[in-house]
Amino acid sequence: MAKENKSKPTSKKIDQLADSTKDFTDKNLTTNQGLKVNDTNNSLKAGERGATLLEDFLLREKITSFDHERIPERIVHARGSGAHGYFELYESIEKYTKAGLFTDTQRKTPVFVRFSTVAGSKGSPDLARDVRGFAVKFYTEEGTWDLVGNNMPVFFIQDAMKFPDLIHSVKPEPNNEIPQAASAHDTFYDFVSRATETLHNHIWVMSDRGIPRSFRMMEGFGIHTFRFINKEGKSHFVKFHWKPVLGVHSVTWDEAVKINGADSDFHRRDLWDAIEAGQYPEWEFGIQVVAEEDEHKYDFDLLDPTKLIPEELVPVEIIGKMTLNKNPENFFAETEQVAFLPGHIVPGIDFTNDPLLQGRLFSYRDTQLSRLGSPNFHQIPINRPVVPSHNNQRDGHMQTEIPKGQTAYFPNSLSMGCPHLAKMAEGGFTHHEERIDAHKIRSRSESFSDHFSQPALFYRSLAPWEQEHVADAYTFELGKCNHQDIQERMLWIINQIDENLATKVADGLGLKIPKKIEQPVNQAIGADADVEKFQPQPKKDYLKKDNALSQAKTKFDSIATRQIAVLAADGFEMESFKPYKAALEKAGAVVKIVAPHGGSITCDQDMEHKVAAAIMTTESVLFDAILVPGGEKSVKSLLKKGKYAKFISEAFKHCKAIAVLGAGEELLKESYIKNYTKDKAVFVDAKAQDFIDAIKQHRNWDRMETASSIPV
Ligand code: HDD
Repeated sequence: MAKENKSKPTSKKIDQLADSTKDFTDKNLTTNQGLKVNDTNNSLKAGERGATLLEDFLLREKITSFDHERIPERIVHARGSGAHGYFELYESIEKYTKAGLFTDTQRKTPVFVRFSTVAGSKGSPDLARDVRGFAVKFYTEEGTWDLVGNNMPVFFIQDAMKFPDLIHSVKPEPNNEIPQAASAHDTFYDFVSRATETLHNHIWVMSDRGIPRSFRMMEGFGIHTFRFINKEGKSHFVKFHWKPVLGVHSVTWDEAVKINGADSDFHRRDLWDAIEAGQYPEWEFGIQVVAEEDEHKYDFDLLDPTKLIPEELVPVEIIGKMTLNKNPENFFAETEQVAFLPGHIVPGIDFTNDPLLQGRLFSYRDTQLSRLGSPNFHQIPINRPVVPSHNNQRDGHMQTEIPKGQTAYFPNSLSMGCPHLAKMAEGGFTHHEERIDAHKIRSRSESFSDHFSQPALFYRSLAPWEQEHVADAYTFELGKCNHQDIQERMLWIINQIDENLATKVADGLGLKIPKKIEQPVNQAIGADADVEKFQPQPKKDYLKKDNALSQAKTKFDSIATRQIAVLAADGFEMESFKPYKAALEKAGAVVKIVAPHGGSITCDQDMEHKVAAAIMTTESVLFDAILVPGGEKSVKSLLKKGKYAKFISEAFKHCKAIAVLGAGEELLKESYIKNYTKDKAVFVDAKAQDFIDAIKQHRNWDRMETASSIPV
């Protein structure tokens, strides 16, 4: 993670946005017309106790504006957080693409990124088990390119036609609007168990990827196979990847549930705080490239968005890096009004016939019309390209530009043919030429009907602790379903992925795995289709494992931005604490004192230390590791309140690193942790470096079984 000095970040986009920002310092309050106002507290009345007068234009302007403050929230991905940054290219890949941002290493392309959850409303908690949106707007010199991806490399469905069905099934049920931001309910599993193409994305959601530790610690994927087009017009297939510099890390389900109560803005706050602290989030950008002639070489169809290309088969080439270095000035103006469209592309990049991508090319423009209210949404500052746009599209709600001239059509001679067409040599966009000779048909390719091989590959590739989490997640989710037939259908399906997994889930549900299913499971077919032909094929094991799928194989080399809770009170021992704190901070961690009260506490050397949070206002789940300094007076105060021992017990339950110094061990003894001397991530008077190394590991998963017996 880049730590940069906090001089004001600039870019062509940020400078452009500056022209639209308003500063209120030392300014008079005025009406929208610039009229100075000297009372905004009282309406105009007929006498002090009389009725309000219609004449009160100040009241009307203020209230009307307020009444219309809200716009429709996004139908999906309603809850999100955004940030500005830039993309840098390591080396030119002109052999694949002519896109300027991928050929010019001198460029710093401005970006705006929005991370989101999918199912919940705008005010839903951050730690819902869900896919995360990972949408990047590149403001390039050739126009804006939007890479609208997710934190998982595959999608639930294969054809855009099914998107409304998928979303209606996962959203709160229509009769009672329950549950919010949760997939654990009957309608979702009714759908999933009838449309088995969903299984691959679904098992990713059931894994730890569904509950990330931070937006900054998750991968991003463009999902679809796109095309790269080079200067010679040659096409290659390409998949896009974002790899977080801090590695891919998640929380446990028990933490997720508790974080949602303790700080429902956990991810949003984390992103904001890291950027404010100058600890800028970074992702490396990678590509998987497949030659045109290899299109049919694999056991899956490159056009099927429920399939990934295993990195064991096609390694990811890292070609650049994205850094987020500026928070928005205004959430609504930027994060809410930003409009991402997969149809925003630049020369050098093109679409494929992936039927999901094809449908998306329609949906996103359409949705902005109801969300932002006008085809002029590209004029909203955050959506404006950094290069000028000129065309004959005119008028409409909230036109904010003043197009000059007599003509608004093409061809024209009155305006000397302007705006004139670009020639290819001038960078004009041309579609990749593809020969099409086909029957018009409403159907699905048979090459899309392998629904089990890749979920099975994913499960096989996970470490035992990750597999355990998947089993627990399925058990939880299906346990929330009220219909046994849905649960049984899911068990039959999970059994097609992995028998061991299905057995664990069945045990948790108190059910048996059915041997046979009465009705076909894949109903993602038309009424006239041959039902047998479209049933999912039995799984194939074309690859034993793909290491890239497991979080156990991610990076464990940094504790930058990790939050360390220091449980302390007046009189804590400074001598042993000082080098610990220094070492943690040097390694980039954020050390926060949690004390019996807010304000400050005094150590045994009579120095004042700022308290980050009073114990009443915070919870163990909001931290990555715990440190208890020594000092009998301090520890005695902590022992008076049960919450400190709970704090530690909970951190242990969530497999986090804990270090105690001197008398701090008394707090460990008071907790539910037994045999802590044998645990490789619990330290008593150890070296700070040992503690740091354990935090780098993110969690001590070896502890999982003991941890599950902790009664908090
Ligand atoms: Fe979508 C928003 C990602 C399939 C229709 N989608 C949206 C956002 C992300 C994705 C990250 C939020 C953008 C933002 O932050 O503003 N969607 C995906 C991915 C998909 C996908 C990775 C498959 C690979 N989406 C998809 C389909 C359809 C939509 C098949 C419809 C046919 N998506 C929408 C939408 C949204 C949207 C309704 C809601 C708000 C918006 O577009 O701007 O049009």
